[in-house]
Amino acid sequence: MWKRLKRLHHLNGYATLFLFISGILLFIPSLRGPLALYRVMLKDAHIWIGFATVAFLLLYFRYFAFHYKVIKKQQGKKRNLAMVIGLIIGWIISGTVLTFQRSLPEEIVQASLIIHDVFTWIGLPVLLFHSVTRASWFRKKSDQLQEKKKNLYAFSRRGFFKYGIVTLLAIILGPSIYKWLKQVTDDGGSTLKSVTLKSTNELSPMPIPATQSTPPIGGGYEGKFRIYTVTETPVFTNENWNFTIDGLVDEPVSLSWEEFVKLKRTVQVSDFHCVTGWSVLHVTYEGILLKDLMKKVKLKENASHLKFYSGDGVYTDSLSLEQAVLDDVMVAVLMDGELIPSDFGGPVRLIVPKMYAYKSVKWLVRIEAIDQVHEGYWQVRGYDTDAWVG
Ligand SMILES: Nc1nc2c(c(=O)[nH]1)N[C@H]1C(S)=C(S)[C@@H](COP(=O)(O)O)O[C@H]1N2
Ligand SMILES: [Mo]
Repeated sequence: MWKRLKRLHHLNGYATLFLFISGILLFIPSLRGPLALYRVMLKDAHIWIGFATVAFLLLYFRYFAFHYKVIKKQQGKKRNLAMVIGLIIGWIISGTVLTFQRSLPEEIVQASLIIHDVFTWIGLPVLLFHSVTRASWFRKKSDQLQEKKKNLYAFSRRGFFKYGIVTLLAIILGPSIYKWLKQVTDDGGSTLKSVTLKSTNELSPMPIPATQSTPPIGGGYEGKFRIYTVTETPVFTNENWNFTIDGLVDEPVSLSWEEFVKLKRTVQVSDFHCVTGWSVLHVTYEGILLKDLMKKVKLKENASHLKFYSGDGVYTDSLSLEQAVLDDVMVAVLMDGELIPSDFGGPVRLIVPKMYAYKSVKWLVRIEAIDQVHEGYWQVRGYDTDAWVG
């Protein structure tokens, strides 16, 4: 029985390795573009294998019981076992919540995403340490060390080998992993005032913020934007930026930045939800309501949808006319009273608060009236066409 359980345990180890790798690939923002075609597949595989390991764990539950008997008197090992079980339970519960996030309360989804991420950063070294120190080559080597000197120092020699390797790895890899993690997750802080991210766009004149934006009536956004882009971040100047409304309209419109900043703006406070589970709450946006902007043109009879183009030349999405005239769909220029930083889609981005943020096209430069739905960048790669939050 022991042998069979052991084999199951190894198999589960490989499943866990897959979960780590796929999870980290899904997490890294800079891989969104390169892996876009496989993203939904990878995510589905992550979910299914995740649930499979749960079934698996139940199958060899006895392993834990057996293991527990063996280590009953060793406090340290018992603590380790408790930690591993805690990690597994945390991953299972938070992963389940994230899988069914649409029908669950936002706070629970938020908490689950944090748990899922944090547990991964704790669990990764713990389980790596476990698999390395249990690997047969490692045990052979450390047993040899043990045998060489059967005296008082034997344990410390062996321990030295074990912890020495780990410490060495931590010293070599630690700082670069930390730096990389910071880079990957940083949005420069949660208030724009302290943001290191500035707009790299060079556009003038500066739009003058409305009084409701300074200070922002929402009180400053709460949460953390993850910077998502499937392309390089485009940079704009007065020369290469202009805003076009065309397609099924009587007369296309093209606005320079000087003309664009003169358009009447309104201020609204809205939440921002990404389909991967993170949200940013009560952001104060100032911009032109889409329904107001569309008054600049007269739509032809057969126009039924609006297609949005990003200045990155790649990203697009669309809304039906009914969705486009919703009260909070905005072509935003300022966020919490400041120009939207380039990384967050400035100078001008679309905001569709009632839908997942993949509808909120960054670096918006063109709106085309069309006569059928256009499946956007993520929809053609497997995302739901129905993007309503909840
Ligand atoms: N042009 C462009 N717009 C985009 C995206 C993108 O990759 N390119 N990503 C979308 C997704 S999935 C999200 S969650 C938000 C992220 O906005 P942020 O980078 O400002 O946090 O932008 C949306 N708009
Ligand atoms: Mo997203």
